[in-house]
Amino acid sequence: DTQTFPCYCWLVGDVKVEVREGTAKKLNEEILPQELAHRTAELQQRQKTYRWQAWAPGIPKCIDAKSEADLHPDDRFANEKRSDFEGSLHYALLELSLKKLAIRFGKSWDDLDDFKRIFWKLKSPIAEYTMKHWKEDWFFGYQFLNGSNPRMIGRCRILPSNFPVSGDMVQAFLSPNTTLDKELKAGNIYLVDHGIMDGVPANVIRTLKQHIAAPLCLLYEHPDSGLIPIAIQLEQNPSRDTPIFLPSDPHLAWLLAKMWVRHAEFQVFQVLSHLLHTHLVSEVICVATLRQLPAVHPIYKLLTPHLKYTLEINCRARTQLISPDGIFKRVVSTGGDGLLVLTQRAYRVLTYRSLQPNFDFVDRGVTKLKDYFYRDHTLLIWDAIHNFVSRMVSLYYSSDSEVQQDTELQAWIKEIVDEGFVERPEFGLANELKTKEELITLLSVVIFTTTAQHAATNNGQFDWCAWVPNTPCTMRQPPPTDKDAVTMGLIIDTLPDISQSCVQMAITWHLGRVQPDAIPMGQYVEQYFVEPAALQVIETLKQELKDIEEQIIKQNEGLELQYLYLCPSRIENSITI
Ligand code: OYP
Repeated sequence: DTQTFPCYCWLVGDVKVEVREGTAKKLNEEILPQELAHRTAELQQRQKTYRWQAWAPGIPKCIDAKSEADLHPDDRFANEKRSDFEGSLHYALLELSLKKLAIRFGKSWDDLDDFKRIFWKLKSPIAEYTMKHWKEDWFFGYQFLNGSNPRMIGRCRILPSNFPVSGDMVQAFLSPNTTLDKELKAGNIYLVDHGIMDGVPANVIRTLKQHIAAPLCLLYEHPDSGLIPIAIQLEQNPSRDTPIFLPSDPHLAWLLAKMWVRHAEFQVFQVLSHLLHTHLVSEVICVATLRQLPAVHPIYKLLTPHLKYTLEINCRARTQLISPDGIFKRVVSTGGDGLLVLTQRAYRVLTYRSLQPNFDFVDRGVTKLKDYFYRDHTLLIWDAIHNFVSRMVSLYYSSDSEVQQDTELQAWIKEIVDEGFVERPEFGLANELKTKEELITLLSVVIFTTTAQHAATNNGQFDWCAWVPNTPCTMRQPPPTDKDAVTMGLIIDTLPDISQSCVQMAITWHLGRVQPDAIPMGQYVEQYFVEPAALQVIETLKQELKDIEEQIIKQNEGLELQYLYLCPSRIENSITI
């Protein structure tokens, strides 16, 4: 079932005239005066309907709406989507409050196994696998590559001066006949540095102060065991007796150190990789597109399917998730002021270049890491998107000067940069488009971000967060300073309590589950383009995605832990959740 959308729609007297089968046209291709007039009127109207708002200082701007109820009907969830969203959320929350009750009347929460008592009904195979393997070092390492936050790890050539790991400390974990120095030089040492968390204010939940640490974690690509952690420090500014935790430490001390890294991962993953890098970046494009490109413009037609439902889901996130009394405030350590501080810091260093995966992997020095499926699949999909966009843009722009002369397109990019990404001249995106190539790159970044990158971060969240000790949303005790004093009691007192754990499971299940009304990537169910040449370009994309799907399925055959988040059939065409 395809549905075509009006390209033109205007009033003649009292009669609404809609032109559905419109060929995409740039401004300079319009000849009829009434069409030109319509184009201007449409944009004037849209600029009244869609206005920018700074929800908070120092982060990208968003749509001016107090809640989703203020949005234009065209941008609201369809009924089925809305009732499914609200129904699933209530189902999950109810399910978990029952568990909570059951536990309250049972024995107290005193062992890691007790998390099993809320681990029923809402389950997934990877979540169950996580429950069985989360303590293992290889599994901890694996998640930096193929978990739901696969963009943090970077090669380490020189140890940071605030992380004084010595060769002696880690010698026992390296393969025989090598040294830390040699492995640093050989490029087999990697670092995950959560320095951005340092000093982020911690939430206070029902009068109890929560805790935040900013860990550093050194990893080694072992020729036999794969990527494994070899040293962890929980503070950025160590004093003389700040411990460096090692795999040879007392078992519970090493386990708790890893949990602190995973707690930082939860925050960086949800607030930065997920919310800032995908939801908020895409919203900027969405608002600028609605304000500056008429519906008949080819770039409007190209992008609109990738921006569907993003305004509403982001409004819901602002009113219910990250609001002063939202889910974050109620159960997450960065709730309250923390998440804004964190987002502002990350926005200050966000670059356009880092949103381009082909550069990102090179810049992080991770092109050679083994079994980095996220990287391999990302690059396949990035190429398919880039080819698709190149073909599409070439249908409508035959030269760089046509790009330069498209005044609507130039108003669009200016608004993206000067309004949406305001306050960030070093972001690295110019406020004019000089070449076709620049346009192609930008559109590829948008489509990649709204499809594959969102899927890679969003869709695994239940798998990796449902077993709460593996990715805790908050920590209720400060980080340990004495390796010998870590007990199971301290671990349980540190991890989220029953009720926080239940909410973590409910929300990650709600967001991570397959969306029943999902439109898969590249399936343009709502037909904006009508020209045969454009439709052919879409067909080619679909074919390329099908080939990628087959490659991914094949590559996963026989793997105990499969990486399927970037199967094109499982990627949504826009950010709708
Ligand atoms: C909106 O009833 C959204 O409280 C999700 O988020 C959940 C609600 C509202 C809650 C409604 C209610 C949509 C879109 C997004 C995003 C990016 C950040 C996601 C962070 C998820 C954090 C999970 C928290 C677990 C404790």
